[in-house]
Amino acid sequence: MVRQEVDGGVAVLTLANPPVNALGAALRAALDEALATAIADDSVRAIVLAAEGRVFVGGADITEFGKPQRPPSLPDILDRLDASPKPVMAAIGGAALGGGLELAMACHGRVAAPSAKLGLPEIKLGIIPGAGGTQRLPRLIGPDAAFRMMLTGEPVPAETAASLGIVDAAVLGDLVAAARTRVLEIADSGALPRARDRSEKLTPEARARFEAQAAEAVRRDPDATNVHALARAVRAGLEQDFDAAVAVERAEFRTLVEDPRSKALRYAFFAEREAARVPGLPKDTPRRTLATAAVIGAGTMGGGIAMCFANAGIPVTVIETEAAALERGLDRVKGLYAGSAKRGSITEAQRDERVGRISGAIGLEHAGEADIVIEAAFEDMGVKREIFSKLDTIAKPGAILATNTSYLDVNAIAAVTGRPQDVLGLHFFSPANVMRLVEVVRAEKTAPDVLATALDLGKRLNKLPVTVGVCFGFVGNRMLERRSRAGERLLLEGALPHEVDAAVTGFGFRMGPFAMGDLAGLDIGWRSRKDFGGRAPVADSLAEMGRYGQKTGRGFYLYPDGARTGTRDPEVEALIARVAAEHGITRRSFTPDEIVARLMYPMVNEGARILEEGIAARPGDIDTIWINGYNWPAWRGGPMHWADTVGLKTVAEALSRFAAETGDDSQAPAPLLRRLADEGGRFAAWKATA
Ligand code: 3H9
Repeated sequence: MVRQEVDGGVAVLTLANPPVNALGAALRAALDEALATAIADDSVRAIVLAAEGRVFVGGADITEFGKPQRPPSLPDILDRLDASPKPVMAAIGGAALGGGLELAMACHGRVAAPSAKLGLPEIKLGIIPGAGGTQRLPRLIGPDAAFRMMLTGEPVPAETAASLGIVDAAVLGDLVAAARTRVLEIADSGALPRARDRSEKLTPEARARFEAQAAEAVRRDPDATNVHALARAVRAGLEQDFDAAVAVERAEFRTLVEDPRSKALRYAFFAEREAARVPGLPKDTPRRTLATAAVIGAGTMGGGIAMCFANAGIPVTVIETEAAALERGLDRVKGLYAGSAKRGSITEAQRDERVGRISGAIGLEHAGEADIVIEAAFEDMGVKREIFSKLDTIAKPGAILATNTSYLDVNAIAAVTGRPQDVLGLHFFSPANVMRLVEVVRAEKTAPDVLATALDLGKRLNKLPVTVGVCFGFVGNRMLERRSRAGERLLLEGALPHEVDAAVTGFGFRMGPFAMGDLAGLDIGWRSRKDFGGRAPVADSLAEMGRYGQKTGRGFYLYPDGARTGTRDPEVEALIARVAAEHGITRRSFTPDEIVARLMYPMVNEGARILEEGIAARPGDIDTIWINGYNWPAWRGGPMHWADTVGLKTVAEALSRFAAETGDDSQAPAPLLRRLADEGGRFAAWKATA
């Protein structure tokens, strides 16, 4: 696991623990031994620590968290580095994250390849660095810059790391050779520079800036236990000696590892990665070539999807039926790119390159050359079937034909072509150029190589593709529909829009369902209910009154003078009372917890049905969809994980009660949920039997 070569007085230790050189027990033991050997070897004057692969070290092995630790621990290894009489230089060829950067910071110097990225992302896992990161980083770059980096968890590129002082230099060319030269210089100098001994960046000004940032971070996210802990750990480093402060950090880290928030975030990390594996789709499934794309429809969705291709370097043709719509669509795309360049998130050269990859055309016949065609036209079965039957005659043999429908039956769309094996759904979320989630809808006849190619494409587009089966609304919207229905019902039973929204934001969503409806436009749901059936008595009445939400200045709330946040409207509250009376419903008040249960348990129930039907392969796929497509608070792990933490018995009993109270049988626990509840089971342990 650790290769050791001694040459010219330098021992080069190379970590080799694919895929990401995570510091699991075996690698820690091997590294500790290799270091001890090199330090004891009289022919060795200095040591270089390098790693194989794209990633230097991806951090501690997250799968070991919460389990008994096998020695040596990472802090033990860092103690060995601290005590080393010989200089050790880290040669960082790829990402150095979490424990990986902590390891590098305990070395006596660091050089990085220009492509390397360095960061302490622990905050995203609900924890804080636990191997001296909260102490060494402030000593290298100042407590204010260090706190900022650890608070966002975002890694910085090697150049930035060099200018901040995290690494000594970003070097082009042979990294190990450069590390070797530098470490010998240190050995010759006789001094052993250690981050722990430095204090010149712990100035009163930097401390004051850190305190201001910490106060702001805690104010913004008062419930985030790890943000508080991070502030305490950094502060300890300013008030206590290094070893005492490291002990504070370690204690905070240990507590956080057991925190339900961290458990949920770690669960979500692995669920996201597992979603890439589709049961029954072997890794070596052949792929189709995918070099050019066409998008049908230059609306918001079509334009956003075209941008995803252009960003990934794939030329794309946007197809419309008339010139004016095409021009509008392309102008919007150019405007978005211009905005990104202006904000500095892309360079002007990148803007021009990306715009240059998007061309426009009138008429479907221009889709004939594309390796993949994505239809993003009107959400109407007639329109889609017409497009696909034409595409069948136009698209080249073997082209992948995808629909961006968010609800419709992909089997029925595929059936109008003579090549249903080439058809699937690619449900992008809005705005498509920003949102990571893509539901990849595998239709009955979708060929394995088409699915595998689409999943690869998702990654190339920097998206998070999750495979789902065909049903109305797939996974995300099908469950969302349950929440919307429950929300309407709550209004009639006595909760007010602002109470429901407050309960939902209190739960951790950024927005409540009614504020969200007002933002998206109440006309959208109203029209789709007209097309697909269903009634939402309150929302429909509002839409019938021309109250479409923010864009008309009134919806569930009032938005005077273009306000972005709504205020309560007595007229709406009177309307709700009237509709409730018409339905013969006696209104009562609800606590926030009751509101959350009423809204979320029916979603969990629908999730159980989705699993039973095989629409999603595993609970983790559902959770990944909800966290990444619908803003479900990641620290609650997604609806299915959350239901496990509530207890499925509690959820099932509540659903039986809701069904009885409302007379709506569809609220009764689904067979899978009922069975798991009876057995004392959890979704986490559920495996599809089919
Ligand atoms: C930490 O370090 C705590 C310390 O402060 C204190 C210690 C005392 N552990 O993402 P990918 C697996 S906390 C275990 O698809 P990429 C991953 O599950 C840690 N496994 O690759 C996947 O497995 P599979 C702080 C890990 O190239 C495979 O590796 N570090 C770990 O797209 C490939 O992963 C982080 O938070 C791990 N640490 O991205 C970094 N990392 O193939 C977490 C990955 O079976 N990792 N795996 O599904 C990442 O952000 C990305 O994996 C990375 C590579 C950028 C490294």
